[in-house]
Amino acid sequence: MLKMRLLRLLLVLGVALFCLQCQPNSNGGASNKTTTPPANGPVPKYGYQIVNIWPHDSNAFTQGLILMDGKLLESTGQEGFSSLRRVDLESGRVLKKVDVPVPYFAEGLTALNGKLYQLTWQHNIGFIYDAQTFERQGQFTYDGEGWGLATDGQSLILSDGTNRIRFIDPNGFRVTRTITVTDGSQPVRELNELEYVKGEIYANVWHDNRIATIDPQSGHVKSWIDLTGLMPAGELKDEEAVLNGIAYDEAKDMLIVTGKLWPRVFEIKVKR
Ligand SMILES: [Ca+2]
Repeated sequence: MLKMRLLRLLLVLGVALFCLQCQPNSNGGASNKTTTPPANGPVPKYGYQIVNIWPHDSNAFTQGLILMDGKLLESTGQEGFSSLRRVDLESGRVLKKVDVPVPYFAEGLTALNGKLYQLTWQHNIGFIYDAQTFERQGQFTYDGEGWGLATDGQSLILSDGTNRIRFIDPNGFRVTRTITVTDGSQPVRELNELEYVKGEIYANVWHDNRIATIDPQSGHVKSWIDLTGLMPAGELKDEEAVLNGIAYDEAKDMLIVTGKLWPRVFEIKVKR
């Protein structure tokens, strides 16, 4: 009899405990401590593994970098030294180059539907080229500064040195939406060269050895890729020779990075 009472008591306690676990939490959902990620937790930090190292023109002040048909396309900055280039990836040889005239300081670069779009830093003007011949086909304007440029296949994605990223319709150059980039609650400013990689925006941050990977809808930083040590600081003579330049070949799943005035480009894999 005592055994039966004890069994009943245990059963009642068990049911009560089960019901407590089923109570909706303050968000109205079922509480489950084992699968709910912590709110506002730190974003993951990843490292890198070098796959290949190739030469890069150490006079190229890299401001835009993409991969197209196995070649690097590069936009270089500084007034009087700005250019658009096609570069052989493995030898670093410049295969084709057009100069961007004074007073323009060339910045971000992307390719969309057979055209290249190149920003300028403070002249509120971008240049449009034929992606094969580099023949200039037109220009467009935007408010504020031009830093990095990328595309998701639909929009031009533009950074301007703040923590804003604008999505621009390439037909008419209207801003269709803007995201603000945050790491937790902190704004991430000075977003520089960009690349769209597997549904995320990868962004260099000026004078930072880390790449931010950004959710293109929310602007939240999803992870940091720390590239510290990739290019030994002792080999770089200019304090502006910072990490800047991300290119991605989707078909080959190849990720290339470099920096301004860096003598090398690196193919890397992200170590998660
Ligand atoms: Ca890029």
